[in-house]
Amino acid sequence: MSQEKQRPEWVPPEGGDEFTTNVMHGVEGGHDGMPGARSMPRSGHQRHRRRQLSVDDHVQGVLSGDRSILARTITLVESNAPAHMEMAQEVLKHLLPHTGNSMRVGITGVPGVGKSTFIEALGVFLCQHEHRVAVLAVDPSSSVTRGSILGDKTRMEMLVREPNAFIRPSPTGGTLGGVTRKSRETMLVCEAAGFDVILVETVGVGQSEITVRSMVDFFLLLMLSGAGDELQGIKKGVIELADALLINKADGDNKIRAQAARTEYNRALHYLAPATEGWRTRAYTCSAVTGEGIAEIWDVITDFRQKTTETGVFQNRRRSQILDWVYTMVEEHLRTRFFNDPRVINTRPRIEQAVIEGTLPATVAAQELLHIVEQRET
Ligand SMILES: Nc1nc2c(ncn2[C@@H]2O[C@H](COP(=O)(O)OP(=O)(O)OP(=O)(O)O)[C@@H](O)[C@H]2O)c(=O)[nH]1
Ligand SMILES: [Mg+2]
Repeated sequence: MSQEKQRPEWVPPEGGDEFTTNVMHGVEGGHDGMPGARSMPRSGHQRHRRRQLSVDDHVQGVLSGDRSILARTITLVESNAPAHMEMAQEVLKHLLPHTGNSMRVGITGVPGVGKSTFIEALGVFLCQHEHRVAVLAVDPSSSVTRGSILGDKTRMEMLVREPNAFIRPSPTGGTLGGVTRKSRETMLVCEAAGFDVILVETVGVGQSEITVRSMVDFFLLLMLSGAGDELQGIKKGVIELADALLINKADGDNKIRAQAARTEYNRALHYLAPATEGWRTRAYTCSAVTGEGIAEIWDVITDFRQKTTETGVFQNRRRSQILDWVYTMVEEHLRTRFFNDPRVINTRPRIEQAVIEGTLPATVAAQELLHIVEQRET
């Protein structure tokens, strides 16, 4: 099975055949870009590694919080092989009733802002307060830069040692669609395993903030102060997705500047529509290194959950997120079918040429292309 070449579930129009190969390399090479995953070398778990797990083994293992099986179930969920995908869906179906009981927090910010350091500080804080924390990453570029995001484990040294924490780097898989599916399903698996806080780190590239916003309850934007123009480095529109702005590195000489930036942002936020109905996005400061402000930002998140649950906004968002997700997958599937259709591939050059030369109206070109696919299907 692992030798077989597979198309990923979504291939960009310009992806070409190579895309298949790239994806398969990821799958063959250990499916998740995480050599030596989090398999705990406990003797009791050793035997599970030798044999194939059944659907029931996966379900029971995850529900009982067996970390080795949890890691293997996530690996299954991340696989692109059809047999694995089928089994993964079966496992997920059984896990579904046990999901949804966590606070899902997305964390974004420019490289170097301190996301990993912050997640470690918050994660350790939460573990000390009886929470169980799963850290996931969404990084569609990680198949290229391989593990840049959470790969540097030394950065989360303390959190890695917490028995109540689980860290999973971004799945490889090339496309944002593939990475997103895997991350969403991994999140569900972690919830079923009893993690009550899910922290999702994203790099600020491409569409990844929007993707992560669409899978979390609370979206946190980490920022820096005093980098010249206050908005420098932050993509336009990202502030509008955030439920809180957190100015990190508010320590030492930087503290006063961070506080000034907070005032400045709070003034600016006044003029923006909040990301979440009935909630006011504000700016805060913290230091991921000293830990100052970590407890406070968790209070903000807790307060958010309570307020939005009371108004029903929390549940509504989750409902619309899951439906949006269904249609996103439908769209991606249709798009793949269209662009991978050999007749579409053959006809495109001729039609594109005619459009460029001005002999064929764009609308007619679109109709002709769609007609090809529709013909095949009936
Ligand atoms: N002084 C100070 N330094 C910090 C703080 N948080 C992070 N740093 C430092 O900033 C640097 C970058 O931190 P990371 O946590 O790796 O940043 P990141 O946002 O995860 O970076 P990427 O993963 O590359 O996007 C490291 O050298 C950290 O030690 C902080 O609160 N105060
Ligand atoms: Mg990082």
